[in-house]
Amino acid sequence: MVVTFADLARFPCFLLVESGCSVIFRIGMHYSGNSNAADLTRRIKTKARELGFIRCGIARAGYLGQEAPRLKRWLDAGMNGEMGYVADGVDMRLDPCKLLVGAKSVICLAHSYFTDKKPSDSTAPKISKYAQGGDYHRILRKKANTLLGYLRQETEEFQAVVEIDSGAALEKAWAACTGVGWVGKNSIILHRDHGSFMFLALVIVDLELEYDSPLTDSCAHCTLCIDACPTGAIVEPHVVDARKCIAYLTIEIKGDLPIDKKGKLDNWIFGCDVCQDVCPWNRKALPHGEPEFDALDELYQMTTADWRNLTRETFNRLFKGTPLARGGFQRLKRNLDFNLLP
Ligand code: B12
Ligand code: SF4
Ligand code: SF4
Repeated sequence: MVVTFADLARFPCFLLVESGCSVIFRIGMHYSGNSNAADLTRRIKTKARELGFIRCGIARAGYLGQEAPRLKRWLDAGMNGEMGYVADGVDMRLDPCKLLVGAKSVICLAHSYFTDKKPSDSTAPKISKYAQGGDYHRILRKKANTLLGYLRQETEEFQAVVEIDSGAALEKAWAACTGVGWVGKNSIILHRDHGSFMFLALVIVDLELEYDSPLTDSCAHCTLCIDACPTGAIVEPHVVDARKCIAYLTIEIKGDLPIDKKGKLDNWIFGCDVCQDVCPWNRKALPHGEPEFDALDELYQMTTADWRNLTRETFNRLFKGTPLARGGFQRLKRNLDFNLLP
């Protein structure tokens, strides 16, 4: 990377360096590695584990220099489709110091949502694993806040911002920087022991902590996810064109679904798991163990005929408090009709 005089002028008293994971960070008065930072880091990780997070990694907060051109290229190509919010506040997405003035560390937490429960009728319309149980925004925020409450008892006063999905942060980029996982060719974060069925949450703090290193990419020559994607949405390794992705089509689009996608949604009615189901690293995934992510057993008993006759009452019973409640009954009905009607 090139450091310009303009960059140096922005950070006059700091030396700018680029780490392996492309974070441009400021080396100033505080180095991590002091015993206080080490002790606090250890306690954060222990508490995160107690709260059910399967991974917790920490990186120094800073500008995501390597991600900037990638994000720009993705947005310039219009791959965000109708998701205008991803294009808003690009500066904030690339720099947590814009989300929290004085941010020093980004703590990345990962929580499994894997379940081995499957619908009894394998030909029935499908809902992605992530959406079958309680809404992760609420559940992870509660856990992240508990972690923060614990930290407030353990150390001096500090500022923090929690980011879960809908905020302006590139969560996968931070998961990679913090060694929580590597970016698979399907663009999803995965780990050799845990696979990829994990949600991410970020806690940005102005505390000095000890930092983790990125993991080695273990996708090697595998292309199973790219080959299996029903709509060819993984347009090159690590890059998903959202406009082609079934998750985008079934969750994000507000109006009618594009007619050229008719017959191509592979029976998915909310989200899609294909590029994760085929990933060899997910053979090791263990069930999440979080009761709030459990779905009602009735969901796995639904037949195609039950889905065809879905009423608002059944929808409310099955999906209260889940991510589907956000989209509402009409959107699910639209997706069902798109898959089931000729
Ligand atoms: C917008 C969005 C979507 C969009 C776009 C997906 C996408 N790949 O970007 C849609 C609606 C399609 C979507 C779908 C899904 N999503 Co989503 N989504 C997001 C959201 C809100 C923003 C992501 C974003 O900024 N995308 C913009 C693009 C440019 O970013 P990116 O993919 O990170 O792109 C980077 C890579 O392409 C990389 N890159 C490019 N070239 C190269 C080359 C190399 C060598 C490397 C290493 C990297 C690299 O650089 C880019 C810039 O950082 C995040 C939450 C968040 N705030 O981060 C959740 C998030 C990514 N989604 C998540 C999930 C669970 C899903 C689904 C699995 C849900 C489902 N089952 O239906 C699918 C997966 C589809 C897929 N294969 O990606 C999780 C992923 C967790 C994880 N383990 O990684 C997140 C993190 C939410 C969360 N908090 O848990 N999602
Ligand atoms: S979620 Fe489905 S449609 Fe989207 S990239 Fe993965 S396999 Fe393709
Ligand atoms: S299916 Fe293969 S290429 Fe895709 S994420 Fe998994 S290991 Fe990587």
